[in-house]
Amino acid sequence: MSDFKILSESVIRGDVKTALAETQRALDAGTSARDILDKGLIVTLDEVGERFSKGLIFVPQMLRSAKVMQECTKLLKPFFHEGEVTSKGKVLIGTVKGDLHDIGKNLVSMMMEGAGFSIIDLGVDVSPEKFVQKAQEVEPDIVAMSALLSTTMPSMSQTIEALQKAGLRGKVKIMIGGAPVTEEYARRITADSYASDAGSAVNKAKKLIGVS
Ligand code: B12
Repeated sequence: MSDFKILSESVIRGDVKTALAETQRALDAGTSARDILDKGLIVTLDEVGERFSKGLIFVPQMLRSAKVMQECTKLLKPFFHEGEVTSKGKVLIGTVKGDLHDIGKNLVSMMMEGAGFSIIDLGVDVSPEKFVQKAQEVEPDIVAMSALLSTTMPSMSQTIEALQKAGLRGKVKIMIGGAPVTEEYARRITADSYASDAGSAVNKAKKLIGVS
């Protein structure tokens, strides 16, 4: 963990320059992109969240840390490509209505894309209607939803209902995730799959549509 001390501190401070230099330094030193992401960046955002909960920092600082994280992720992206592959399947992904958190969703998209899925990313604050409209248009294999706020989780179940009403439920698999989401919640709202992180999201997506 101490390997990532400077990286972690620079993400907390919102210091993009140092964070990028540290990310590059770690890559040059042979640290895996996965370790930099998991042990350097994601744990630091958890720490940022803790500090926010305790009232030690506020939204602007949280936002700055998020921006640094996103910049560092760009450096890591090429390392998550499994090679030239034809599309394994189509994934329509978005962060649900009322929710603006997109780092986790972007990581899931990045890893899935790297594993050969084609991704249609609807961005953040995506209403059930928008999910349905786009699903009708692009006919995805998987509809993937992200939520980071406990208050926006119900939008996942509203989206599933909307897909059902539009006659699409039997045609797509539904996958959900995000920090407050659980396996139990996924079962309750009849989602087909849940994953706690971007790596397992890829494996579960492959399993869902029967590709390797
Ligand atoms: C960065 C951040 C922000 C940034 C977001 C910037 C951005 N572009 O995303 C900003 C500053 C905008 C923000 C705003 C707010 N935030 Co905020 N935020 C965070 C923070 C610190 C980090 C989130 C994050 O990116 N984590 C890193 C990523 C990689 O993790 P992740 O998203 O969980 O994703 C992983 C898995 O969950 C999974 N996954 C994610 N999505 C999906 C989808 C699928 C399909 C699958 C399979 C898997 C999957 O894979 C990912 C990668 O491994 C968290 C704290 C935390 N520990 O989560 C608080 C946190 C989520 N925020 C919180 C709050 C309260 C807010 C605000 C309401 C604050 C306010 N008073 O305004 C607003 C809400 C704005 C809105 N309407 O959305 C609370 C939520 C509490 C709750 N449970 O409801 C948290 C937990 C902080 C806290 N401890 O209080 N926030």
